[in-house]
Amino acid sequence: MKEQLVSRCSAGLSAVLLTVPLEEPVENEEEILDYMKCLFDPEVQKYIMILFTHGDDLEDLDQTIEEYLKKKDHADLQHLVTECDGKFHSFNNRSKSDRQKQELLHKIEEMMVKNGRRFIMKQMKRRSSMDVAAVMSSGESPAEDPDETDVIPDSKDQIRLVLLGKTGVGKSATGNTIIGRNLFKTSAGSKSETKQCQSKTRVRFGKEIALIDTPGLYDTKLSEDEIKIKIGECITFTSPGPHAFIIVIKVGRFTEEEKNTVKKLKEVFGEQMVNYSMILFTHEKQLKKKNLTIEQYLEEGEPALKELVESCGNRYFCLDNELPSFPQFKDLIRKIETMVAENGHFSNEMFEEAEKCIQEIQKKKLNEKEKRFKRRHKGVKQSEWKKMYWRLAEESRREAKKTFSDSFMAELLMHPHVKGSDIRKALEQVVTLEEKESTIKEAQLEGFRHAEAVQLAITATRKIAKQKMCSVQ
Ligand SMILES: Nc1nc2c(ncn2[C@@H]2O[C@H](COP(=O)(O)OP(=O)(O)OP(=O)(O)O)[C@@H](O)[C@H]2O)c(=O)[nH]1
Ligand SMILES: [Mg+2]
Repeated sequence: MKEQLVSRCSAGLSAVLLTVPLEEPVENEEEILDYMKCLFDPEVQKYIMILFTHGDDLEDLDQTIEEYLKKKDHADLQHLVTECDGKFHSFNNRSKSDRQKQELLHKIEEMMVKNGRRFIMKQMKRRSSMDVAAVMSSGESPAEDPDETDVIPDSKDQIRLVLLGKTGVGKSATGNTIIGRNLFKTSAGSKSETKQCQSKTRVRFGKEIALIDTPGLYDTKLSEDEIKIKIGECITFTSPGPHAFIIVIKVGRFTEEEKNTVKKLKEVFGEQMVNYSMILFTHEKQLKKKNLTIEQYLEEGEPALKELVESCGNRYFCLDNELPSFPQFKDLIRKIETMVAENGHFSNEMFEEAEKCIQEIQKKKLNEKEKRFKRRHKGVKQSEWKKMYWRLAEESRREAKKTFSDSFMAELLMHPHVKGSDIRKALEQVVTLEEKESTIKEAQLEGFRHAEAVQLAITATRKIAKQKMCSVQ
């Protein structure tokens, strides 16, 4: 792409127009902006103007582009405009009027006068190809010959993160900041919002980010055991293991309970989890109001908080979920990548069992898909089959994870007396979600508390699993 640009614009560039459709929420524009700076030179920023299309939507809303950008939920667009030094123009491609074109040309001329000269490509400093490769990396699996490998592919460039912490500290909001979309529901009041582990995946800045939001620790409505079980269920989504446990804490509010956070989490995931943990502070604006840096806050604040950070290898990050997400995401992901480079991903017996189970199901599903595909597409070319194979493998993995989580296995594995090897063979349809739920309901009708009901369900589920195993064999 760079060569093409150099050859076609050898006389230099007057302006670069970054086209952003107004009707869509911001997609990868910030990444594109960053990519352009990497590809050319950071100086190119002075020549970039945002051209918003679908200007006719504004007419329907009876708003000017300035009014539209000022809205609270358009913070990402505002940030994009700020990144381009406030240079933008709105276009309605359906309109036949020449006025909008003249206005655009006028703005470009103003920009040219301000910049004093064109952006000359020959003068660009050479960027290392590594920079560009990093941005371009697609996360695709390697193109090995599927018929010669028995290894089921895993997403190589995926970064799996689990968000943990007390209710209301901003776990879900942090999830949204990291993923760059409002995909996790955040709470409006003081009551707990997130009730179950939830996973969302998005490719951002060339990395596939799998984010797992968890219910709040110390939720008043659930017993400690129930919370541990619920949090442990994240193993389903993070298999073969998370790269980082992100322990979220709100600045200015470090409670007595939170002092025990790491202890509690170690009870769920084991001692080693601290080597993969990072403390993430939310509500950074509160610190800024007091003119404090996070370092000063830690130094001058409660010793217990400093100890908590130290127990996580002194890894911490501070952000504000009310501010634009991309710059914060970029800094955070760099920190996490350093962690990943040192450590790889976390695992323990529970995660290993879960991974074995998932792979078992995946293999079966992939086998079926492969047979079906080859039956339907007799004489398929090897190159096409290669592409198809990786797609089917990824699809099978997604489905396997879903089957695994629906089948109550994650919960089963949370209990030390339940061995994954006992039940692995019968995984595919052994325990359906309906069976799990009806068993719990029955136990609750009998007057058991939820935690006890879960225990009973586990015993009952094992029986069902065994019965099914026998009938399958
Ligand atoms: N100003 C500001 N508000 C924030 C920040 N982070 C979260 N909030 C707000 O705090 C409230 C709680 O945030 P959530 O993300 O729902 O908290 P949570 O930890 O997921 O809560 P549970 O799901 O109940 O465990 C929401 O109204 C968020 O908008 C931040 O950094 N700054
Ligand atoms: Mg939440």
